[in-house]
Amino acid sequence: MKTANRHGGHGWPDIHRIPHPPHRIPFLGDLVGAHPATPVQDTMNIARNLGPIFRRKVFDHEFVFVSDSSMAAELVDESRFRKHVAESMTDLRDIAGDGLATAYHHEPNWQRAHDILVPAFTREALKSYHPTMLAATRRLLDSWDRCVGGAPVDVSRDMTKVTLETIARAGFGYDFGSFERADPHPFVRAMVRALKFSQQNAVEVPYIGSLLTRRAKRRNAQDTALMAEIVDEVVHRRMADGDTGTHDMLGLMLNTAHPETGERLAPANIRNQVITFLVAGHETTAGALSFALYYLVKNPALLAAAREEVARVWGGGADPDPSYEQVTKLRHVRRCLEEALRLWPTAPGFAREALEDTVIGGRHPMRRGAWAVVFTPMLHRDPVWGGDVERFDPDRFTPERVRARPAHVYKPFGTGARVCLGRQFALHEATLVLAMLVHRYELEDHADYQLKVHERLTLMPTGFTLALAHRAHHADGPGAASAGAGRETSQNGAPEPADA
Ligand code: MNH
Repeated sequence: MKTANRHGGHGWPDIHRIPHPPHRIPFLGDLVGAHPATPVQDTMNIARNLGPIFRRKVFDHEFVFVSDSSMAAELVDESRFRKHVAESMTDLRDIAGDGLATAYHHEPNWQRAHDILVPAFTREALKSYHPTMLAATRRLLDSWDRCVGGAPVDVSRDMTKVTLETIARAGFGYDFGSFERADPHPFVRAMVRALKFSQQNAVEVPYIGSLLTRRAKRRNAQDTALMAEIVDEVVHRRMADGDTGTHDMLGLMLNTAHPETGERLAPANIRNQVITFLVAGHETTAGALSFALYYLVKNPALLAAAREEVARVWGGGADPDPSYEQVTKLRHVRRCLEEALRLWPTAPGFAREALEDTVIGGRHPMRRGAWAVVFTPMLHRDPVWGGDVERFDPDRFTPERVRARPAHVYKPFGTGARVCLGRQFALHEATLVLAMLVHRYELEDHADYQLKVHERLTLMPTGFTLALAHRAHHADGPGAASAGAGRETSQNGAPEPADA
């Protein structure tokens, strides 16, 4: 049962003050008239009509959304609010259990796993993942090279492959072989189906219950069992190898104890963390990359600026071999990703619950435990961003302009103690991949693609295909000395960091 978190009128004594869309129908709530495949985009339209705070009812679940900067400032205040594991997330718990993202804040396993895994996301750790990220990117390039002059590539599909291979290898030394298979790996198929199931299962009709059939439930049980089986096999193989290294996320979880308490993660919790990283760590990044490519293809001047930056920092040769530091120097490329995540935060919000009875916006009382969704797609279009919020403008992320606005108006990675642990990982990976792609290929928008956003757990362009050609490279950048040479030679003149 999912009644525990239902607040209806309970947690919000004056909920009648919060506007909701017209045409409320008992039971069906606002689902009637809405397009069920695009709840996020529908909610964006409702926000445009109803303003900074509104509620939506889906069957008997009532969600309060906040989308303006001043109330968001209140909700991200850690002294008044904390993460709420929302209903749509509690179903994710069937998949990811008490893994980091779906753990309740009060669960001891959250703090324990957080403290043990923080070392997996330091700058030093990121540097150590860099060669793995580069290797995964090269598999994408090999795959795209074969499409040059041939059939267009499906951008979102291939970004999903490269991010999945990256997190699986950096996290656990696992290879899904995404680029080599015709069909997705069985784990991926099970995961995608299980995520879809959990989303459908979140909707429960009063008196009828879940709309899902027994057969769907049985298949879901098989899917989650298969995922667990595959993860357990990876873990067992690592243990059987007698590998006590702490060079990746799995190594840290298996071989380190909590710095203060000396506690270790239990096997079932490690399994949940592995699944959490696989789920949280690839579709979101793949979406960010796909949206960024979309906006670059539609804005040739920004694309040219990205290419110019890559050639300047990495050299103009055909086959760059960037170091960790050389990726961090691509400021414009990174800003393109940040701006893509402003317009389309691929995990489109996060929920916050009141620590004590309080009032937000000066007039909306909340009882302790009542919660609201910070709806980032519209927070990121708040008037503080200027009058042209729909325009893709990476320069919004220059240091001066970032400093000139409050930090809480940009929250694609959540906030506070429960902020995304993988944000630097994701940005480094995506900057590397995006730079390699724009440097290597002419990206032809052969079908004059019109953005269509697909909503699963995350947001992703759908039907976005590009025709590829090789770009002509010439040796005129700082890397000119060895441009065109093999990968063995450093093309940048800068020594590789010893720990890369
Ligand atoms: Mn990630 C939490 C967005 C990439 C691992 N992530 C979150 C949250 C958002 C988010 C939003 C907070 C959710 C909430 O408050 O309910 N994450 C992203 C985006 C990208 C992303 C937009 C890519 C772009 N995340 C990654 C990657 C990893 C990862 C890559 C792993 C390598 N994320 C996490 C984990 C958490 C999280 C772990 C949960 C942290 C916690 O609660 O302790």
